Amino acid sequence: MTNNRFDAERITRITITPVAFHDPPLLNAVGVHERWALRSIVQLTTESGITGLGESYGDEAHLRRLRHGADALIGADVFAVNSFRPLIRQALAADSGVGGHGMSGMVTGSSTEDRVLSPFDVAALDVQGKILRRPVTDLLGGAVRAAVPFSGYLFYKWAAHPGADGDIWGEALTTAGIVEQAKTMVADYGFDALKLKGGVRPPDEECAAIEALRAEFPDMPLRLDPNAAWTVQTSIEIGERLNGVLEYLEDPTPGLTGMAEVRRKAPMPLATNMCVVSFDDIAPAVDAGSVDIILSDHHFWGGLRRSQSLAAITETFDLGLSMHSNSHLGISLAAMVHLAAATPRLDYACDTHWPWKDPAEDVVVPGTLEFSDGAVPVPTGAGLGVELDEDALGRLHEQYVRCGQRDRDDTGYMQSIEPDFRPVTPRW
Ligand code: GKR
Ligand code: MG
Repeated sequence: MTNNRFDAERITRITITPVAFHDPPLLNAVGVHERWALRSIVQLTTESGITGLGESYGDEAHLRRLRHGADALIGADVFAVNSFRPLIRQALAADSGVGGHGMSGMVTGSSTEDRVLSPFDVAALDVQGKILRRPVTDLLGGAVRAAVPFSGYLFYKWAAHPGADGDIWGEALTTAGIVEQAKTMVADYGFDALKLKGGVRPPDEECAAIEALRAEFPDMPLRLDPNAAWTVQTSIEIGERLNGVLEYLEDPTPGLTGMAEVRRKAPMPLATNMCVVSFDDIAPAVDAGSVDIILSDHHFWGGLRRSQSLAAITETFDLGLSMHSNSHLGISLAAMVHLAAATPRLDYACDTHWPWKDPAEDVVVPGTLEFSDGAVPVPTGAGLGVELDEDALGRLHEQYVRCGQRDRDDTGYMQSIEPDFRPVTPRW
């Protein structure tokens, strides 16, 4: 008779460390990136002394929720990830606080539970991989690609934060500036797809920037994402103008109904990381016919396994799948790469903010995550395949302590510089 009773590997300690790293003044529909990007680093340790890593947002309310979640997971079997969600739900029941979702107000409707679950799911998979001596991709069903392609993520930006020295990228407030930025990014990273963060300049100018990118890179798939800054009418007009130029148009207008209206008339596929951000949003979006492509993001879809469920649902409804990003460090990049490598129908190059980060600032030991021809080879070591640099973690935590920033607030920061700025959507 087979003995199918196994010993549990219990979680004995979880440490959550907030960190801050330098962020350039990148512009978006709700304001501008502050001087520091905040993240939380999760170290989850089991009774045999094996530690797994996770990374998430660093806003204060989210940190508090992560701590509630961490307390609830002590004693759980690291292989029983299905037990984590109910434990987290129970732990969050007493926390009625809102906000702190790490997206500066751009997306708030996603599941708080899934946001809290995500870094613990990733850290548990990291431990499982270390115990089994297999990469996380293998725990997700195996890699279907050896390297994961990313798109270059272009931003309108200021040359520097007020009163600070300029960064290596310089200013990009015009079409010419965006094209220069794209040339540098493609030359440095080899990207085979480009995305422009829109919702910053009037739509006509952003269209012109896309047209100039097309002229510069005749075969490059291009995307434009105004973060719902446009009316339905503007979105349709821009859609028509960029017919045959855009691979997809991302969140042109707010809400499922507005997106469905645009989708009926715009010639290109519509993608979203704003109106479909949790499992509850999928059925209404499919009913309304709001989107063609969902941008997954394991940070708000509940970790890697729940993101695989999302991938299966998109297949069922014949929706496309791409991947969204926010400012992040190496643990997140490793998790994104493992997930994308193990997702057969990932139809598009994934987003990443990686080029905007100072390469000297990370919490993982350098060397494992390198871009080659716009793609990151899947780490082959056990678990996530990345190693925590304890000294770097200490340094970035010190930066967090000293920087005084406690939440992502692109709007507040912008208003401290341009008091008349209002993050109205739709605006044009
Ligand atoms: O970093 O400013 C930014 C982006 O706008 C980010 O916060 C968005 O979440 O990249 C994202 C998007 O695709 O909407
Ligand atoms: Mg987007």
